[in-house]
Amino acid sequence: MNKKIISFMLLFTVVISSTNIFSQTEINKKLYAEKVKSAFLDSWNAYKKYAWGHDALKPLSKTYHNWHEVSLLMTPVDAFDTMILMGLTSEAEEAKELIFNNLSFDHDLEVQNFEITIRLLGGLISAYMWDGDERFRSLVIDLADRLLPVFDSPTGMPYTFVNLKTGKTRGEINNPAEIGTLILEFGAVSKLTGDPKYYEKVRKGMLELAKRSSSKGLVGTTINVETGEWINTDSHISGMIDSYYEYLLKAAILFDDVEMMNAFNKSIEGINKYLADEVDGRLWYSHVNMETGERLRTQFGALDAFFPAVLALSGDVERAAALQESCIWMWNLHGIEPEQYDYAADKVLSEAYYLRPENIESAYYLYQITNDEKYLQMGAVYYESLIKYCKADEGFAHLESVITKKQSDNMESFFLAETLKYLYLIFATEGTLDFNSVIFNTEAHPFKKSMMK
Ligand code: DMJ
Repeated sequence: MNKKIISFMLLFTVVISSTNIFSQTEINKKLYAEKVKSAFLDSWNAYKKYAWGHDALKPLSKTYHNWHEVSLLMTPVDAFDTMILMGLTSEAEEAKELIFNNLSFDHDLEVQNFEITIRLLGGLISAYMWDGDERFRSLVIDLADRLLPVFDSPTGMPYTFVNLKTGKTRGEINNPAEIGTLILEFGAVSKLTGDPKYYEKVRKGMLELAKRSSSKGLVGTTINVETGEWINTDSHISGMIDSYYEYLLKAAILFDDVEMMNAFNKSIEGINKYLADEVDGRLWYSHVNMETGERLRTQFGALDAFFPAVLALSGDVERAAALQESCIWMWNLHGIEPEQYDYAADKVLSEAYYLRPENIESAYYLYQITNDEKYLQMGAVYYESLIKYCKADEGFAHLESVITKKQSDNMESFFLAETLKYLYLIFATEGTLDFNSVIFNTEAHPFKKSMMK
């Protein structure tokens, strides 16, 4: 169908409200799925044109950015399984060729273990699961072995950085997200190799962290992995803690790990008791002191918006749905969500939008679990916002401010790995992926449960 006809039909298919009162008009899922796929292709083509072989595209200056002195192909690895799910066969083939010809971890580079694990190790594991090429498996094992020295701390909780060649570690002040968001990937490596050491090392570090949660079941923001002492005791579900809770639950499900489930249950009770807050009938999750439960800040943001997905996956659909109403409300305040928002003062604290996926991810989980059409309507709202504010000449750009809508010169690899994948999956539910047969890592890489037995 030609592009003009598609846009014309879309216009009559949905009327997007700028508030959270959704139109009752039916969403044409097929058309929206095609639109999202086009947005992905546009971004991938911009990467190809201006950043080929590098880590990421800089969409405004039309050049590239590398995280280290050598490119680790963050965008192609992160984006690969989205191509598979979207049926973009020739793009997947060209990405594969680039990866196998150019990706090597044998470099004297200091990397951040968490980012490399969730984006690269996770991306390669899922690439192997969905594509089956043994060369992906070899890359997975090589990378996992190079990252493994991070766990050699006195407590077993990982250091922040590791040198890929020498194994030298650095960064004894770490945070729960970076300590606790590794078990799906390293657990998968254990399954793929038959060697339990990967899972056991990560699990030990994670349980050492859980052991140090307060009597209220809460963890703080930073901890010393050598002494086990908390450095910053602020507790929240935002960046630096967020995906620790997500991985307790997902590890419990994927690996049938009872201790992970117990740790999750202890935490979720504390989170719902001390962090949950209600203002003007809306549910939010605040920042508190982990020991006393005393409220420190009425702050919520784009990263916190992953939490409805976790609540829904844990079976608490009621709370998940209530929180998702707040998330879409926060999104609609300025037509696109801010990084940080003070919900009690109704004030934007951090104006940027980094093309983040979490709000969209939660709508996807809730749509899968409840089948409620309102999450499709949310999907349409997200899509229209991205096109209206983040579309660059070629590719998509972050926003420096959701108030002025001024763009900034970045397109993170998670835009292709997560944001567009979850958005696509909201609309392309039939025949693409069975939600119940996978567990997504925190970078939206779907790990097949059948391969984790
Ligand atoms: C991603 O790298 C992951 O989703 C991570 O868990 C949090 N931050 C970004 C996306 O916002």
